[in-house]
Amino acid sequence: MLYEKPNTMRPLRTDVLTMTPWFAPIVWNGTYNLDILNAQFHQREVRIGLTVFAIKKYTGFVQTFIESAEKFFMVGHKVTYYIFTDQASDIPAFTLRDGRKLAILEVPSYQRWQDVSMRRMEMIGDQSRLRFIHEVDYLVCVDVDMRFSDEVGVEILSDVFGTLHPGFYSASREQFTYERRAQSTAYIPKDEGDFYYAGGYFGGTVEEVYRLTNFCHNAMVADIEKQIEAIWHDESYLNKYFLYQKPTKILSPEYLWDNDFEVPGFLKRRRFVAVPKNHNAIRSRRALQGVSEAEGKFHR
Ligand code: 48C
Repeated sequence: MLYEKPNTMRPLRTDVLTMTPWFAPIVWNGTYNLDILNAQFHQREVRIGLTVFAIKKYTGFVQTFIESAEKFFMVGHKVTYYIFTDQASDIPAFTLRDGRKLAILEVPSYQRWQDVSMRRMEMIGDQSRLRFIHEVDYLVCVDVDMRFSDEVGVEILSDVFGTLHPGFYSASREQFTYERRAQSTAYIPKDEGDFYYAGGYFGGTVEEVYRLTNFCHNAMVADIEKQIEAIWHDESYLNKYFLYQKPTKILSPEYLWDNDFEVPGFLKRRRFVAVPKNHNAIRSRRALQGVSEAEGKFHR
């Protein structure tokens, strides 16, 4: 394979941070050669699991999610979509590309949307131990009210990765909406914190995702016993995890965006974007009645 020699004296991007102080790459367009990475991962015949939860009204988002993943997510690699749902019959049938599979996991729903969101950690952890460890090498765990809108490939894979929240990539640590009550297991003091990671996009090797989800679930349970719930639910526990167990790679806001936001100059690609509820309601009004505004997509 022929490609331009890397130039020791010329960094690929100088407008954004591309490496953290603990040597974790931050993935931006123009900082990697996808052909090299694809060759590396094809050699290892890597298998990737994409987990998503479609509970109650959110089954209405699955069609757009899967159809866009077929176009843009890890094309050419072995992918298994794991759809956790309480209504298997609501999930459409899909004709998938070669090398791609879809598995439906029936799970209970919870009354509060906060609990639906938080219990994902428990369910991903359980399935990592019972099933995913035997079927895939890496997991990518995301929200379902989203669609892929540009290439998302093996450049995101690493032992354990998080994603910069699109509303806080340039905020100060005091402005991060971490849990600030010392009683909570998600507590982060004002003078600590590296980045604000989005709750709806993390992943890594199955073993590392198992560690992460286990931590978050146990932290949530400990809080419940003290009648406390972290301010932004699973996202708060995830940020606490990443504070002391640093991610080995970080995805830029290219990988998680909301088109309601103004597009900054450094954002060369928008690869995965929030699906507005009203847009989706047109497609399946029944499925989305009652998705409350309280469940705004990206708080800021
Ligand atoms: O599948 C559901 N059903 C719900 O009733 C509430 C949440 N969810 C899952 O949790 C979806 O996969 C959502 O993407 C995810 C995180 N919740 C949200 O994104 C809300 N819009 C805050």
